[in-house]
Amino acid sequence: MSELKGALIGCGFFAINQMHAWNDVDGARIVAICDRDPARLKVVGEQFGIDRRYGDGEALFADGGFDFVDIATTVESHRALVEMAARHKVPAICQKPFAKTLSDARIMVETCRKAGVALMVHENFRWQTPIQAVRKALEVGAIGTPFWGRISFRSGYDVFSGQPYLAEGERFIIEDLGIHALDIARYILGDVSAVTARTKRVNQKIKGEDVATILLDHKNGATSVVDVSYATKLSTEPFPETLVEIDGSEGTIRLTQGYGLKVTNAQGTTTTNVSPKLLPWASRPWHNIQESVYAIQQHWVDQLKRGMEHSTSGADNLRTFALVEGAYESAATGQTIDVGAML
Ligand code: NAD
Ligand code: 89V
Repeated sequence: MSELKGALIGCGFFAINQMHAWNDVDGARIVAICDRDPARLKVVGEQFGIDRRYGDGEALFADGGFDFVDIATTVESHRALVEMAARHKVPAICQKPFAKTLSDARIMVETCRKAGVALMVHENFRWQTPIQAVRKALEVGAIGTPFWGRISFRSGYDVFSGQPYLAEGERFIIEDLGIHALDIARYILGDVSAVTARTKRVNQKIKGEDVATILLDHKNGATSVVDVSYATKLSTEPFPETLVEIDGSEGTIRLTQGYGLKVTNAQGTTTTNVSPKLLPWASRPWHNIQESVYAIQQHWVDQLKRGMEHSTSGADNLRTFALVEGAYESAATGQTIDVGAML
């Protein structure tokens, strides 16, 4: 198949990474961009040499001439833009968080299914090199059957400087960051039957919660803890590393700060450096996330060409999104939430 043509909607803070990654991806390129903010549209258009520029999604779709759309706006517009893509029979990638509510997310998945168009959520954390390395170690049976895990992201990094909207929502850390860690928990230990959560707001300058501790009962009997915090001041700032601990019947896996992967089993302990590549356009400490943006976008193109389901398809992401909703409900009620009943 020839090179796919893409259009990108939303030329904000994170879309710059997506645009750089599209330049690197094999088999696709961006031919049109859209943003309702003319200044953002101009900056990105000039930086990446894109002449077809639109201030409105309807006008972009009406002109057409592209094989897929990459929706990089914030969550408020996701449902309308995904539905617009489905109406125009255009396969769509949608940034996380996929939707405002699980019920919206379900409708978006169903709309794309009925329209016969592929839908992938840009849930990129599972594509990070260190997370892929953990999954690989499990797949080759290095620690036997996993029975316990911890997925941890604790930081004092000022995320609000680049993404000021994160300080303004009623919901913050579970919806924005916990969603990635919950997805990693599913990716590594499998689907979840029940969720229990506790949250806190430590930083009084923001509206939402900035600390969450979540207990997951996985369907295979494993238990995991997903803990996320933006109120944790450490001697060496780990942003944006997700640390992982897995205990299995035959050994343990530890993904430690600084991208070390330690696997211990009857043969002893091996320590491997699983650092992400610093892509030419990337910058520390974001390079881990930036490399995963390239990886997920390459996966989008490869699977689209093969006509195969994406790892983080809309349907798959409903199961991660349910954990977000379940965690908020559990924190609000103090109860354990049955995830199966939500899906
Ligand atoms: P941003 O506010 O900087 O950019 C969003 C852009 O979309 C703005 O330029 C805005 O004008 C434009 N926009 C909004 N609605 C529009 C519409 N209906 N039509 C056209 N343009 C519209 O936000 P951001 O920080 O770039 O975040 C965008 C999304 O990316 C969010 O959903 C966020 O959670 C996600 N994000 C993901 C990662 C990741 O690693 N996957 C990291 C950061 C942000
Ligand atoms: O990935 C994200 O959604 C970002 C960040 C890692 C900064 O929380 O908002």
